[in-house]
Amino acid sequence: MHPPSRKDFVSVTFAEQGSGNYNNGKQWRRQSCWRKWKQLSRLQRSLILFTLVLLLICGIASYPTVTEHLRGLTGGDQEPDRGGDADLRPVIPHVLAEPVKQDPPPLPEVPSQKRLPHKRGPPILQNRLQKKENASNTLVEEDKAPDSKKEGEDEGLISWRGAVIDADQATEDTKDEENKEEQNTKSPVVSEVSRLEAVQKAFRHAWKGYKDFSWGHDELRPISKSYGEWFGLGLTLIDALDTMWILGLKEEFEEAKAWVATELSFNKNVDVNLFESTIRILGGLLSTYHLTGDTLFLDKAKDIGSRLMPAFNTPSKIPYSDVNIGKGTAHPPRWTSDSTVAEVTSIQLEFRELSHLTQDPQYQAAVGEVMKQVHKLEGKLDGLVPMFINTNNGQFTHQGIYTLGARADSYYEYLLKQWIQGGKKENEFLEDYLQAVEGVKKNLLQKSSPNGLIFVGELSHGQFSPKMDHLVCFLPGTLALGAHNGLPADHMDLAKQLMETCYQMYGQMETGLSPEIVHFNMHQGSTRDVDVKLADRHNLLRPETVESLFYLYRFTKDTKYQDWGWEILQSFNKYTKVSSGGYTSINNVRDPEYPSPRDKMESFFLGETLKYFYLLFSNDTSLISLDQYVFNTEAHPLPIWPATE
Ligand code: DMJ
Repeated sequence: MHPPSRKDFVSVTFAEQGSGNYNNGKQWRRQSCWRKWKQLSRLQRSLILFTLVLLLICGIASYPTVTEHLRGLTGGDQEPDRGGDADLRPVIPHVLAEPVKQDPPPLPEVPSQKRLPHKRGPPILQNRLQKKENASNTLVEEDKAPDSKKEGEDEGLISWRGAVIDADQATEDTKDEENKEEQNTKSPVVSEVSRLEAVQKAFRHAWKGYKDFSWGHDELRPISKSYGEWFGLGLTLIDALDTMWILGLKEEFEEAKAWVATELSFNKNVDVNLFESTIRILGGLLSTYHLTGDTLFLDKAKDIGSRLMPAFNTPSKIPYSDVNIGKGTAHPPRWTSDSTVAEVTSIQLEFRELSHLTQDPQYQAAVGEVMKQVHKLEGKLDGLVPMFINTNNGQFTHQGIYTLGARADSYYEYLLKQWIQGGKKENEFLEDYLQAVEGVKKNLLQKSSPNGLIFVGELSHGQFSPKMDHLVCFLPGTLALGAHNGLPADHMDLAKQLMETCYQMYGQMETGLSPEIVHFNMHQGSTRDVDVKLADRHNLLRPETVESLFYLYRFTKDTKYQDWGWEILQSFNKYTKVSSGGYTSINNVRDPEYPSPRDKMESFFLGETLKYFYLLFSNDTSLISLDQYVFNTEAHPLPIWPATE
């Protein structure tokens, strides 16, 4: 007799099972199960076990809290802001020491027909959020060091675990101020003075981090308490000069000025980006000169301005993107001979002002030539420009894509602002600007569902995409500035609608902070207006929404814009403030428990974001009057030229 094959064995087993020899007793059932299990072949057992494990894994993975958390942990799939930045690696979390509050901040007034339900995300997200808050509170209670708990509770300070401020280290963080801030958070009506003080305090905190860990370097890396170098020119310090002046931070201004006087040298063998160094360094030095009258800053502005001029030595006179300010050579990026349209058309305010101050026409002539060529170019769609322009032939390239976001944004801003700077006489700028606004209305404006938010999407070869960069949020402010200068009143109507949308890009996120990019829902039956892709969930401390809130408040005096800004400032304080000093960009605005710091404070946080907060909260319209100054795209105010010139 041959031994039973596996098949035989199985069939015997099942025959027994179905034999009707059935007993209801529990013990018998257990024994019977066990016997059946033992009777299975090794392969069958393995298969069953494997299936069970698989089911268990699927069950865990589909449990929302867990997946959300995993996403937070992996959140390193962000879009780089600048190519090749080493510090774009996801940062291992420094857990927030302050428990996430149960109550969201009070909802500001929204025009009645557009008032949105006060929720951050659909109910499912709110439930998850609730769970996470509970979890986070428990975690903080159990997990955090006793002193960090005290810090969070007593001082209301947000700190990344492991980077807690010692009481004697903190700058100006007196008990009084902390109490005041706590009251402010709770009270719906907050005085102008306390809001201005809150911005000063935020600036001092950011400055402390910069001073302690990155003095004289480009950017603070607040989590690792170190610095990042881009051009090696003290970028944050220069970008922040006029902010300190405007905020009345004399001591900080003086120490920065001393560094400019003694340490800053542009005679360096270093490649800089023409656009970035123009708007941040040249713009920053020129505005500081105007505000202070100190010729130190004008001399430095002349020095960097003249060192940037080799960028214009191209076959087409459309400048290269990069200049070596030590060698006096310029070149395009390694992989192309194209420049970005926004970059070559958003350096004009600064170079024109440099000519104005020095009586040397070469600067204005160089940037004027770029505008003249772009004005005449074919390839625009109703005044909208493509994103790239070739430095050899001066033609647009990669045609067919139109956006008000990255690579095109400040082209539109500088059309209007050059017209204003020059005393509203240069009609080509005005024509191009007006045409572009009509182009936006015709091609890029759409309404979201369910709440009908008006947004600016993108067009790619005739195909509309409901994608909007946070960068586009400069537009409400620019439209309002145009209307203030006599352009059609419907520009102001559109500005108000877009302002609401930009505010919702913050309000609808769990942290109250906007992501870098959103996608609006347009189909009927959507449950929420805004979707955010995993790769777009980062926040770099950008200024555009606060900038627009400032313009809208200045021109309308509607205090809801100040209230919206106040909410945003508190969210920055809650999720991006690093207790040892500085603020950090974060990876995930959708996870309040785990925003995942990126370990970088961009110079524009001090140069722009905090400056616009201060100007927004100030009721003094003569503080950088918009009838006397025009802000460059890095928030550096430059004078409007007298009409008689
Ligand atoms: C700044 O450098 C400027 O505002 C620029 O126009 C856009 N990008 C950053 C801020 O987001």
